[in-house]
Amino acid sequence: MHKKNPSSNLESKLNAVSNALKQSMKNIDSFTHVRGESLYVDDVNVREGTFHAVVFDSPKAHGIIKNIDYSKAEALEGVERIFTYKDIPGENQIGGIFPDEPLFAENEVHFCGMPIALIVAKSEFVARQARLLISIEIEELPVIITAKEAKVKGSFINAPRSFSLGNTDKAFEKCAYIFEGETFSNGQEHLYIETQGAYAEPSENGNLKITSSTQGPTAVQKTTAKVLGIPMHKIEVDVTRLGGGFGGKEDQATPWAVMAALATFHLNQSVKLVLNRHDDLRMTGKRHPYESSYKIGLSKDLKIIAYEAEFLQNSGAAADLSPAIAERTLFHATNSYFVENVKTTVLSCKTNLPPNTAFRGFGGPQGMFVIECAIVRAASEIGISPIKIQEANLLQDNDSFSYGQIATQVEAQNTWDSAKSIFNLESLEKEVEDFNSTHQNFKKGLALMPIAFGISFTNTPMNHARALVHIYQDGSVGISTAAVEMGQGVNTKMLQIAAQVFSIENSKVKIETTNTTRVANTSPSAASSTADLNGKALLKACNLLRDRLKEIVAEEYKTQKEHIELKDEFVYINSEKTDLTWTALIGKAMERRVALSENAHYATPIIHFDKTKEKGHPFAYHFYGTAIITTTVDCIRGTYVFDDVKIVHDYGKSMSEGIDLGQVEGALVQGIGWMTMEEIAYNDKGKLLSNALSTYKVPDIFSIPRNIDVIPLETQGNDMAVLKSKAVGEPPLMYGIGAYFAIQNAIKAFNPNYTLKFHAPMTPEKVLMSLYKK
Ligand code: LUZ
Ligand code: MOS
Repeated sequence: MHKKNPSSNLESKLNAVSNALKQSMKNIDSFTHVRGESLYVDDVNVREGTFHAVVFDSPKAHGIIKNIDYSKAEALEGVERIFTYKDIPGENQIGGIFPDEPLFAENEVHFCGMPIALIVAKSEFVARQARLLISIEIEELPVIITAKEAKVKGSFINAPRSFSLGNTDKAFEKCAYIFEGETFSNGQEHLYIETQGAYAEPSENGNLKITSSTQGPTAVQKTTAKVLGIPMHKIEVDVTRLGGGFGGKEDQATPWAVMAALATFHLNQSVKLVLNRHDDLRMTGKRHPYESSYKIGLSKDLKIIAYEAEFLQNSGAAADLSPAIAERTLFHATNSYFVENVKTTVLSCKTNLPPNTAFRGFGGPQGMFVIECAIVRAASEIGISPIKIQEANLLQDNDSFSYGQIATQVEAQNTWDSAKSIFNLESLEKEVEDFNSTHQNFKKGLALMPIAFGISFTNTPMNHARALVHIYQDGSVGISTAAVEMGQGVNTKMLQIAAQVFSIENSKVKIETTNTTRVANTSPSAASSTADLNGKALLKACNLLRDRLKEIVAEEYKTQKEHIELKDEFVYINSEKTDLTWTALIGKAMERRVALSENAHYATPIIHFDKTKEKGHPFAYHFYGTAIITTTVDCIRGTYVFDDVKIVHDYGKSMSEGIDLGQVEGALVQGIGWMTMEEIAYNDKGKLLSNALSTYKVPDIFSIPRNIDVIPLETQGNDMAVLKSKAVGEPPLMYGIGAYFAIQNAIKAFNPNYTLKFHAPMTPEKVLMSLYKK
C-alpha cells in the first residue's frame, strides 16, 4: 500500500529544482574565476613608469585644519607629488545628489577618513611611508555620532519626507490594540572582496582612460569631468568586472577614480590607486544605521489598521545617496502587508561618520525591519504568534501601497501559503516544540519572513539603458551594455539573450567590457534592475538585427519574414530547414551592405512618481517571497546556528536557475549577517573601531545555514521583467530579517523572563546576556 509521505511533495519539488539546475547555464565567469584568470583593476597591466597613489585622510571626525606639513613626505625619495584641493582645475565637488561633498577637504574635516590629499610615488610602499611623515593640526569641533543626536541638534541632509495613506489619527481611535516602540538596526560593511580602486592613463590631446572598479561608469566619467574641468568626451571609463559591489561601488567608487585621474592629468603619466582593506574600511561609507520609532494599531481580528513610523537615518557627513535610500525606506515601510492607514516619515540625519551609502536593499531592509519588530512586539503583548498577524495582513491584488501604486500580480499570499504547505509549517513548529521540551541547554526558534520589494530605480529618470550589438562578418557577436558584472551573473544573462534571439552557440557571443565610449549616459548597475533594463535594450537590438537578416532571406527565397525562423545556426522556412547557415547568412548581409550593428534604447514604460504629492507608480513590478528560518541557540555559550532556511521564491520564469539560486543564497546569508553578527562600532570621537576583519565578523562557511531549500513559485512571470525572469539581486537579503526573530524565539524558550529587544544585530554576546537576564 502507498502511504503518502508528507515530505514527498517537497522531495519532488526539490528534484525538479536540482534537475533545472543541472540544465541551467553556468556563469560564464566560472572558468576564469576558478583558474584565477579573471581580471580586476589590480590586474591591469600597468605601463612603464606608472605611479602609485595613497590617500591621506583625516584623523579627526570634525574640526578646522590649522596646519598641514607635507615637507617631510615630499622630500622622501620616490615621492613624485602630493595633490590637494588646490590642484583641482575644475570643481572640488563629488556630490551625486547634492553638491555637498568635496573630493579633498579644504579648511574643515567632517569625518574620520575624509580624504585630504593624494600622495603619488613610484611605488605604493613609498607612498605609504610618505603618509606617515605628514603632520596635521586640527582644531576639534563637536562630533555627532548618532542619528538621534543629529535630530536633537537639527543637523539634517535635507527636508524630511513623509508618505501617507488614509488617516492614522482616526484609525487609531478604532483599534483594539495599540503599541508603540523603538528599534535600531546597525550599519553593514560591504566587504566586497576587491577593494575600491582605479587606474588612470593619459592619452593624446589631454584625453584620459580610467579603469575603475565601479558599478556606475558614467558617474565616474561625469564627476571626473567636473573635477578636472574638461568635457565628458575626453574621458573613457572601462570596467571588466568587480570583485563584488553590493551598492558600495554605486557612488563611492567615484572619488578614487577621480583622484587617479587628477594625478594623471597633472603628471601626464598613468596612476594607480587601489585602497588596501584598512583604508577602504576607514574611508568608505556603509549601510545606514537607523533609529526608528513606530506606533501600530490592530483590530480584534488582528488586522493592522494603522501604522506610523519615524525613521532616523544616520546619513553620515554628506548626502551621497542618502535621500534616495531614505525614500526607499518609505516605499518598503509596510513590507508585504496591506495597511489602510499609514503615516511614515524619514529624516536623513547628518552626522560625523563617513557618508553612508547604497547597500543591497537600499534602505528597504531598514524599513521592513521596523514593521516586523512592531508585529512581533504586538504579538507578544497580545499573547499570540506573530505568524498570525503576518498572515492576517498579507497584501492582495488591488490593494494600494502608501505611495499610491495599486498592487497587481501579487504573490504574497501565494508564496506564504506555498511555504506553509510545501515545507509543512505545522510539523516544523512541532519539531521545535518537541526539541525545546526535551533539551535544557539548546533551544530552537522559528520565524517566518515574507517580503515584497519594488523593482525599478525609485528615481524614475534613471530607468533606462542601451545596448550595442555588433555581428562580425564571421558570424561571431560582440555585445556592449551598461551592465557591470560584479559576480551577480548579469553577463551570463546578457549572453543568453543574444544567443537565444539569434539561436546561435553561446561560444559565438562575447560580452565586452562595460565602457562609456560604447554605451554612454548610463545608470549604475543597481536596484536589482540591471538585467531587466540592459536585457530589454539588448533584446530590442538583437530583434532588430534578426528582423533585418530575415528580410534578406525573404528576398532571396521569395517568401515572407513571418515564415522564416533562425534556429540552431540554420535558416528555416515554413519550419523546414534550409542549407543556409547563420554564418553564410551574415556573409550575404555583408555582400548586400546591410548594417550588422545595432544600438537600442529601453526606458521602463508606465512608471512615474510625483514627489510633490508623494504618489505615483514608481515600480515596474514587485518581487514576492516567503522564508521560514529555524535556529538552534546554544544556551550555555550564546552562540547559534541556522538549521534550516526554507524559501518559496518568486523568480517569475528564471532565465538562469543556477545564477538566481546563487543570488538568493548569497543575499540571504548577507541579510543574516547584517541582522545577527556584523557589528559596526565607532567610538564617541567618530573613529571606526571595527576597522579590520578581526573586529568585524561576517558570515563564513561555518555560519551559513546548514540547509537552504529554495523552491521557485510557479507563476506566469511578469512582462516587465526581462524574458519574464524577475529581478533577484537584492530582495532575498531581506529573508535574513527572519533570523533576528528566530533567535529571540529560542531565547524566550530558555528564559521566560526575557523581554523582547529590537536592537540589531543579535550578536552572540547579546544572546548570552539575554539568556541570563532576569
Ligand atoms: N540605487 C538608486 C538603488 O540609485 N536608486 C534605487 O532606487 C536603488 N534601489 C536599490 C538599489 N540601488
Ligand atoms: Mo544597489 S544597493 O547598488 O543595487
